Amino acid sequence: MGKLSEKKAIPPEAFSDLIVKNPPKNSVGLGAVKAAIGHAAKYMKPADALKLSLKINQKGGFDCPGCAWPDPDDERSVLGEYCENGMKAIAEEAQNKTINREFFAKHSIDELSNLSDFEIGKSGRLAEPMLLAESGTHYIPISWEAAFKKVGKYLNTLSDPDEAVFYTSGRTTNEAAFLYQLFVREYGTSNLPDCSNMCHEASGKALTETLGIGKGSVTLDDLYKAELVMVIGQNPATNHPRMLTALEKTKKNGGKIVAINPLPEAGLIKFTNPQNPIKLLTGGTKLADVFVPITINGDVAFVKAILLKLLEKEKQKGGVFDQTFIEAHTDGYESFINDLKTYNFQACLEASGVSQDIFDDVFNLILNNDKIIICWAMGLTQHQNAVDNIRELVNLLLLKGSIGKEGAGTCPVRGHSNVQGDRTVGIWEAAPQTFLDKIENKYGFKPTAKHGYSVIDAIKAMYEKKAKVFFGLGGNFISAVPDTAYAAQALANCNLTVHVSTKLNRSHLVTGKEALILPCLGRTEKDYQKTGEQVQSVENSMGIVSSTKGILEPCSSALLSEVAVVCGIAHETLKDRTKINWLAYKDDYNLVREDIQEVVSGFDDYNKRLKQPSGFYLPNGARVRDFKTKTGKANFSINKLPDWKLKKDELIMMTIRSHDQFNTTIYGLNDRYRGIFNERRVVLMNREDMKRRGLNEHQVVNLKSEFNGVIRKANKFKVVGYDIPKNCCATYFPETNVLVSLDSFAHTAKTPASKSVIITIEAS
Ligand SMILES: Nc1nc2c(c(=O)[nH]1)N[C@H]1C(S)=C(S)[C@@H](COP(=O)(O)OP(=O)(O)OC[C@H]3O[C@@H](n4cnc5c(=O)[nH]c(N)nc54)[C@H](O)[C@@H]3O)O[C@H]1N2
Ligand SMILES: Nc1nc2c(c(=O)[nH]1)N[C@H]1C(S)=C(S)[C@@H](COP(=O)(O)OP(=O)(O)OC[C@H]3O[C@@H](n4cnc5c(=O)[nH]c(N)nc54)[C@H](O)[C@@H]3O)O[C@H]1N2
Ligand code: SF4
Ligand SMILES: [Mo]
Repeated sequence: MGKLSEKKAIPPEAFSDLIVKNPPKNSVGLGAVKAAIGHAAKYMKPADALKLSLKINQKGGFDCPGCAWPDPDDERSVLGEYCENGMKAIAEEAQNKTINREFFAKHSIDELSNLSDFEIGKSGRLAEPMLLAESGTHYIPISWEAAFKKVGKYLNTLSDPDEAVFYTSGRTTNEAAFLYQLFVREYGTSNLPDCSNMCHEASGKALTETLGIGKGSVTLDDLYKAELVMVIGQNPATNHPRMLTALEKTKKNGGKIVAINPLPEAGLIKFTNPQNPIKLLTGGTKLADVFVPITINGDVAFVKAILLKLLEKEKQKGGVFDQTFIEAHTDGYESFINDLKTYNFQACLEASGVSQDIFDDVFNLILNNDKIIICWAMGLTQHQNAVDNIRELVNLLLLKGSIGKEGAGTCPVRGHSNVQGDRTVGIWEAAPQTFLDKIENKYGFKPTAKHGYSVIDAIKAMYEKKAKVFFGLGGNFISAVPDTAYAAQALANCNLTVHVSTKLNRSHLVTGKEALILPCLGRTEKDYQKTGEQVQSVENSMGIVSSTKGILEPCSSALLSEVAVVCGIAHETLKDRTKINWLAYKDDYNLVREDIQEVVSGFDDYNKRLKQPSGFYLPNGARVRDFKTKTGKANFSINKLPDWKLKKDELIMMTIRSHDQFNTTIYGLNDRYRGIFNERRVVLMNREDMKRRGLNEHQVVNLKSEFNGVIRKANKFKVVGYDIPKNCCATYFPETNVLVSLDSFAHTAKTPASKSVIITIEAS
């Protein structure tokens, strides 16, 4: 069983036809316009494509199902507020193909698992509920009613509610997410792992501890007004393309930009705004004033080097630190400075892999500017010392008084379009007691105070058969999580695996004894219920809640909304023991929002304010220097340098996204901004590292990781020489998730350390 599920979980080791070109010098521009149109034309009906492109991210339209970058508060471009990858995201959802019982009758699970992730995704939208019965080889149709009953039956036969795991991916709207966690808590567990656990959990941990709120503090307007924006461990041209439009404004207003990244990512260097036709022809804006080619996981060392030099200057002439701010608003300054003094500048700079010249350029920008914003993403959060990475940056902002004022602060750039909102409304395996008390007050049951499983704990629990039912509201668990082979066994150990999904993915093929696929409406589709067409809501990266309403007819009449699925399952599972009228919510989502308003702070007048064209901002203490921490102040923290060391022949590997994927959804096989075409099974290596190992361009190699004595292998990757610091390499996820150990994660946050996997490479 184990080996079989492992085989199904790991993408096939086949090659396409690799072509490598010089990476382009800038991003977006005409190439992006062409790619967006090409993608829409290939996968959508033309009329749908046009309708969608006019309504995406417009006031009163639907929220882009891509990333969590915010829309401008004021003017929105008539040319359409979206980017190439936003268009790919909607083309994926609104594709003109559906799959139903005939498809599943024709293709067995085994057959489907032999397809690449790209091929699986291109099969079409899921169009009706399906069941994989025990020992079945093919999914067969099942009615919604029978499916809900089945889930209820399995959940009710568990000996403890903690034997069920309820995962969420970050596309789920506030309404569905709130009801889902409410159901899970009334059922009796807090096993609510979510994609956040693999994503910005470390940001949440670090920011809550230091600044009292697990979210960023800045608005788009702050970004425009910043004197210095540092973009660290993030590839916005691919993953948050419209962030580049904001950065262009920063530049126009005289702000400077520093990019810190092992790779010279195209968009960080130069960018052409596709909505500015003159620039399309003339070449674009140079974005980064300084590019820092840091070694993977060299960030704490680099920031420490900066802190040490700032301290030196402060001692020499004063006026470098914002002493008034530090005095009034912070705690822990002295012990932080005492610890800092124990470090050596040269050793830190060396550990970061950055040259003195580049260091000086960055240092001078920090020294001479006081309105600083730091943006970051997975390059900082997916390391063992991820929490330290972020806390050290907070130290820098605190010294400069660069928080809670115009043009300054923290900007963790979120991934999924509503991952931030899901957490706000209660998708949290470790929700604070204040939230649980509010649930108890409102609904009259006592939610368990015991913390539930995060993603890593959930996998271990299923592997050890302590958890027996897996339920996924969105996402693609098996492909997103680390240690694919172990995770596959974990899922295979379950009695039942259930996925509420829009698209077929590998998680539907690596199943428990029985499995259900419950197909749901996507963002782009109209949601008809008893009281009429429903509106839902989402929260973006900057804490703005806004409405989203689909505009296309559903791709199949058999689809239910996520809200309806959750209500149906809650009703069937909890039956008479519930204190909640579950079925009422699905008829009228206003009722859900009325409840959210009572349970979650910041949502006063939710239904009314959601009608405001740009939505509304949630309260944010850090933004106004009201730090809701244990000390009541912003806290300095003490962070060590990471302690890993590479042995001879070892490399540190980051697993990253190509330009043609949304996490585990593979849009295509190109990574245009990195000059890589037609192939995903590549390993980007420093050319000297290649030479030292006698490896040639495009040579086929096998990758091996060793963690705590366990060896993991991923075979058949082609070597590509690249501008990446020595001893570092890069591969795409999910193909290399198999190499990431479940035991290598961010301390205190448990984010898998998928950006610092120590590997060796051998010729195949
Ligand atoms: N089109 C598209 N958009 C997306 C996604 C997608 O897959 N496709 N995914 C969404 C999601 S869920 C998320 S979380 C975000 C992810 O957005 P990103 O975090 O931008 O995504 P990654 O590809 O993981 O890129 C990490 C970046 O960090 C750099 N990096 C890696 N290690 C280090 C390090 O140690 N130090 C520094 N300084 N840099 C490092 C890498 O070179 C890379 O540029 O994007 C969201 N948006
Ligand atoms: N090695 C490595 N692993 C990583 C990462 C990495 O950088 N490196 N990044 C991590 C990060 S940041 C994240 S966020 C996770 C992502 O993990 P997940 O969120 O679990 O994965 P996705 O690929 O975003 O999920 C895609 C699936 O969601 C379903 N879907 C899409 N839209 C909807 C919808 O509207 N409703 C419902 N119900 N389903 C929908 C589709 O069926 C699709 O197949 O992966 C993590 N894994
Ligand atoms: S930046 Fe993100 S949210 Fe905005 S259109 Fe592009 S993918 Fe969608
Ligand atoms: Mo993410």
